[in-house]
Amino acid sequence: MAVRVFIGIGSNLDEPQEQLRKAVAALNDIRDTRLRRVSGIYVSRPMGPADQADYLNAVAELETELAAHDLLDALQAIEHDQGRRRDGERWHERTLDLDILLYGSQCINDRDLVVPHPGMHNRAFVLYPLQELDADISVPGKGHINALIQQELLGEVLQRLDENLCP
Ligand code: A4P
Ligand code: MG
Repeated sequence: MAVRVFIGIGSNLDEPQEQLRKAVAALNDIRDTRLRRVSGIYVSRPMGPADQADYLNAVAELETELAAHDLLDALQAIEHDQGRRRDGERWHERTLDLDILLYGSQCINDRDLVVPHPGMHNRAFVLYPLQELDADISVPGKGHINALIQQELLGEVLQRLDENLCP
C-alpha cells in the first residue's frame, strides 16, 4: 500500500538552486514512487558551523510503495550522484541533503533511521515548507504544525523564493 512521505531537501554548495532542481527530478524517478508536490524554496542561515554559505531548503511530498529503509537507500544514492561527501565535521556544508521527515504516521527508531526526523519540529526551514504542502499535518509525538511553528525554539527563514521545482 502506498505511503505518503515528506522529504526535506537542503543544499548550500555548488549552485544550490540547481542541486534542488536536480534532486526533485531524481525523486520523481525513484522506483515505485510518485512525486506529488514540492514547496517553494526557503533561504536560511546555516544551523551549525557559521563559516558556510546560507542554505536553500524545500520539502517534497511523495507517495511510495518502498519500505522506509529502501527509500533511505534511494535517497543516499541521489545524494551520492550529486557529489555529496561525508568526510567533514557534523553539519558541514553540502551539495545535497535528503532527509525522510515523515513516513506516513509511522515512528521508526533504529541504527540507520529515525522518523519523524529528530530535528524537524524546531527547524523553521523544514516547518514552513511542510506547512505549505499540508497546513493541517501533525508530527507524531510532537504535535500540530501550527503549534510547532509558534514555538519559541523555532529558528527563522530569511526569504522564500517563489520557484517552481516540479520537473
Ligand atoms: N538517518 C537517521 N534518520 C534519518 C532520516 N530520517 N533521514 C541517518 C535521513 N537520514 C537519516 O546523515 C547521517 C545518517 O543519518 C545517515 O547515514 C542515515 O542513516 P547524513 O546525511 O550523512 O549526515 P548529516 O545530514 O550531516 O547529519 P544530521 O545530523 O542528519 O544533520 P541534519 O539533521 O540533516 O542537518 N542549516 C540550514 N539552514 N538548513 C539545513 O538544511 N542541514 C543540516 C544538517 C545542518 N544545518 C542546516 C541544514
Ligand atoms: Mg541528513
